[in-house]
Amino acid sequence: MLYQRSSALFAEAQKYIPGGVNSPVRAFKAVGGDPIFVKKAKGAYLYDEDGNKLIDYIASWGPLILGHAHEPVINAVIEKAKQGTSFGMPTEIETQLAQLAVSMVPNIDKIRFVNSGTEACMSAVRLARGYTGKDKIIKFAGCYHGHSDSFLIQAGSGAVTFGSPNSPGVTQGTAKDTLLATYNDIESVRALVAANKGEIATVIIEPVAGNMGCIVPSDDFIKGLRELCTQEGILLLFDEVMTGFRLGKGGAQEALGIDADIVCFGKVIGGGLPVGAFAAKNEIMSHLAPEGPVYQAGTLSGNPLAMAAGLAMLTELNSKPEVFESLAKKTAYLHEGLDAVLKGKDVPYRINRFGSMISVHFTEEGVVDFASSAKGNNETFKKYFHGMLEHGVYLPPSAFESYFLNDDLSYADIDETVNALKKVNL
Ligand code: KE4
Repeated sequence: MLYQRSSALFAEAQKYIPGGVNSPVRAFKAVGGDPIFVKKAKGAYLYDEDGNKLIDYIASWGPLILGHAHEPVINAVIEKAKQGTSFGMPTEIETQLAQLAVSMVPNIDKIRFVNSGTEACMSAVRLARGYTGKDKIIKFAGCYHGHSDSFLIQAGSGAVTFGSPNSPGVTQGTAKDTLLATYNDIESVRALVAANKGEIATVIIEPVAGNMGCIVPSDDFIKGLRELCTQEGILLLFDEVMTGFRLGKGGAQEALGIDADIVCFGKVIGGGLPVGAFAAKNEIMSHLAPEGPVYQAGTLSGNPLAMAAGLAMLTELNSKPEVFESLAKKTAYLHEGLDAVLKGKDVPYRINRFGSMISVHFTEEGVVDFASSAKGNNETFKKYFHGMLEHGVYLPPSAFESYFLNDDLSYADIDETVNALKKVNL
């Protein structure tokens, strides 16, 4: 594989953009080498600036669940753009997407659109604090909820690869209100609740984690969390930016059978354009401006083009729910294939999977939280990442990420992926 043009473009980008990228995880810092610059994408394939065709397992970090440049989404955006791009005034299509999302997701009455998952989670925490009148939040080491100050405390995803659990610029004043628990460890949550009785507004969690690699909550943990929040009057906030409209129409609430009090969305809900959202029952959402006192706003919130992409995406997912089963089966098939090849290689490994989220960890022990995920051998991971890339397979450039399958991936693509691994020396 040749990457000269990507490397040249990266050198140029670094003259004008910090680190040459607009989001750190794209910079390949965790795996080394220069990032790949993509020229275009269609279906399950990326076409980079050097003419290489790559099988894509990132799907833009989740949004493109039906594949790149999905016709109905593209056509919806083109048609909408002809009528103008942004008005700063309410439009009917915002209500159409809101109505559809509310009909698909259990346990919510209203939804507010914003422009990113970060904005959704940041705003949802402010709403939780405003509704409860309490200041503190609990998050879990390794979970990532975007780059809002309150969340950059032992965050996952790109923040981990920089070894900067607390990002500079986050004040102690902010950090003191963020309490840190251990994923899959309900006792760690109980201890924090006991030590901060009556002071905790919300527990925010990735209900199926994707920012430590993919980590599935144990039944006892997630049910215990729901029970604890209910008995203590703490709002349970599901950050479903990754899992929403990916694990099923009803996301993780439906897949796990757990009702959250507030739910955040991103990625799939925007169909590849910038959309985040947060939602809850009327009792909570009625506290949000302009109906209530909790302020939140955005010039491009509910942008018509983004709404058009999201509406096309969710309309198709709602009318063809069999796609979720199709994706889960393809992910299981990938799991079986990778497992069969890795068994024959002299490296310890674990594969975690839930629905169409999956990750490979080069470690002996089970990966159930941030600490066990961080024990993965990153040198082995780098060989794995670059080896697969050399053979035309594009995986997340960090061990602290989940793969996101898209339904344009064929079983032949998955066979090609598994065959590529056979040629990689770990
Ligand atoms: P954005 O602000 O990046 O749209 O969403 C933040 C966010 C919130 N919650 C969860 C569970 C998330 O996974 C994310 C963002 N995910 C990362 C991938 N791990 C986005 C990729 C990036 O940072 O460039």
